[in-house]
Amino acid sequence: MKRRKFIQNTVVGATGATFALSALACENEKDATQKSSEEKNAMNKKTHALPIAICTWKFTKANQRAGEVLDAGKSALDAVIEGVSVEEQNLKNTTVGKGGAPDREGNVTLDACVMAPNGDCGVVMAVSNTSHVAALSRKVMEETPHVILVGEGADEFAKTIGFETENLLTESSKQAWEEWLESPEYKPIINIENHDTIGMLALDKNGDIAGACSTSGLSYKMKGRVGDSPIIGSGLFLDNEVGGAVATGMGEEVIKTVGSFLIVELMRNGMTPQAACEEAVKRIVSKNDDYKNFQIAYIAMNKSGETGAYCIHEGFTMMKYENAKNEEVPVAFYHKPS
Ligand code: SD4
Repeated sequence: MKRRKFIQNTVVGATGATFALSALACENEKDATQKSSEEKNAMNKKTHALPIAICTWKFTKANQRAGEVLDAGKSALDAVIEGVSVEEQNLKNTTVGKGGAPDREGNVTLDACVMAPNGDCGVVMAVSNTSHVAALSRKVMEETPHVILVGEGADEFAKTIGFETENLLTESSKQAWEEWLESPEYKPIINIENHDTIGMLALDKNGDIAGACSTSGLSYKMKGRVGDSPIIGSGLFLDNEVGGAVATGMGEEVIKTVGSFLIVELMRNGMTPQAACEEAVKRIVSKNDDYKNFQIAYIAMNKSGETGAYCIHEGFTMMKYENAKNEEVPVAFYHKPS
């Protein structure tokens, strides 16, 4: 059983870097204002053949599934739910669905959210008896008058509407947790062997955008801890007039800057998805001297099908399905160790 690798870097004084970054952020904002109409025009002129699906990390099969669902003419919402479900069922993925790492007390709890083109959204947090939490979020959105269900209430709702009751702790996750208990340390994780939380955005043939995010959260988290992934605006946000964004990585930092909402609003004001993802990462690193010790990654897509992605540390990639081709896209990163 492979254990997760914790990559530790020394934190150096970041005052100078912070100052330089603030200046850069101001430049970016100035540029964004100056270029906004120019960029907006360019953005509108660029045409990408629809449909398109993108997702975090190298979740090849999940993104392929979403692409095929889109090619079959189904909606962006159907595509993200079906795509994400591939990883929710993948027992080898220790950060999503069944097989996800438990909290420090050995309980697996899952978080997810979905957003539809009309702005509706559904969220479940701390679910412990069912793996298909993105589909469950959709049910919260479509079949209840609410947006969020948590814990026992979410599990009971799942049971009532016929979701299979499952034990989410697999034998190998249990073993890994028991090994961790031998010398329990709670440290940020940078890149976890290239598999992580799944966040997905799809633009269907009608040009409508939907998104989903699904995770077991940070491994060996405190009981009751919830990260950014199920929080609308943080782990996922979209506006069908503009585009969408999703996040992965250290959820606490994404929440503090409302990262996905920020990216969508920056795109609304004329930034490209790439520039918006870079700005959202810079907001975090410019405010947090400890950024060398955690990973944050964003992916985004606008309504023209232009995509972007950016992260703090090397090692994050994005999958993109377009023109019936599913490809891994290398992602630029902020921190270049000297
Ligand atoms: C969280 N953002 O719970 C999620 C976990 C994640 O890489 O993406 N891990 O904070």
